[in-house]
Amino acid sequence: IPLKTTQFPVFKFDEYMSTKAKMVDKALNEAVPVQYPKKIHRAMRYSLLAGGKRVRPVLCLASCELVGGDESLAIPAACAVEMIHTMSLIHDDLPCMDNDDLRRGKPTNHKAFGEETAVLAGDALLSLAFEHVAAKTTKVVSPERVVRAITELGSAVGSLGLVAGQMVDIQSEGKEVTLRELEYIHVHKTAKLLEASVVCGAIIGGAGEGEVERMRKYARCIGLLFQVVDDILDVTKSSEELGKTAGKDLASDKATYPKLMGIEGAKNFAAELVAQAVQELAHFDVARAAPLYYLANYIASRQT
Ligand code: GRG
Repeated sequence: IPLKTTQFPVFKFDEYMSTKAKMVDKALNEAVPVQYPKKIHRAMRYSLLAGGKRVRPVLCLASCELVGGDESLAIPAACAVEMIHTMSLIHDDLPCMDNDDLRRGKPTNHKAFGEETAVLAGDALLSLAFEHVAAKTTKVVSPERVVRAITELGSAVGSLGLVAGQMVDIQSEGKEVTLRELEYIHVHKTAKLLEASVVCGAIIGGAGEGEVERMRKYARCIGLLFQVVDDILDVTKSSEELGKTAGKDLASDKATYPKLMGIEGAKNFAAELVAQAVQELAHFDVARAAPLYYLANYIASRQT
């Protein structure tokens, strides 16, 4: 996907990602110590510290810095979005949902700890996410901003957020899905939490209303982009594996962007979404916006 890089300063993105991811990993490790009852805390840590890409927490930190906040202010919120993301993966993998055996290259939580513990580990991570933002965000951030961030997280997760996306996804199984329905599923299952990550970072960093709404627009584009790229990767990866031109998702029942608009159509849509996201960043200081520009680029061009 071609991107105009001329406006933005040269930026060591890989170094940036790995530094921030390590910072987040350290904070997550401290947020969930092993204590009695050990099994539940071990199960929570097993999935939380299993080495995801940490895209959501890094977006949260970058967004906080973009609006002039010190990234340390947003560490608890960054941990919270990763806790919520991880719990959604644990529950998504359960036998009553997708029934998956592997996640992040390891046996899924219920395979390692049993189904009862996996359900509880997800519940505990969800609860801890909210407690963590409320209790650990520094007093430098006003209580009003902390409450706004918590509200944002709650609405991203609930029956109009991730849960809505999962519900509609389950209901649409085995049925013909329109592009509109597919977009609803992805906006809710994937984009809502990416949006909340960015918006919480901005709120905690001290953004004004206009800035928060700009960041929300940026996040909506990259949220949808994340899923379009996921769908393209599913097709291209399985094509490579099979040595064929059409991969499993073009052949399977599951609705995907490549299936509904063709691979070229999906790639063009992805390019449009990157361009729209970058446009929102044009209103901010170019040096501070660089991480979010490169993050959009990374989401567009990622291979995993
Ligand atoms: C109550 C929060 C909550 C959820 C319950 C199970 C469920 C409802 C929703 C499922 C949501 C889900 C699994 C969406 C898929 C999101 C997605 C694109 C995951 C992959 O994200 P990456 O690539 O993964 O960032 P890593 O492993 O790198 O973190």
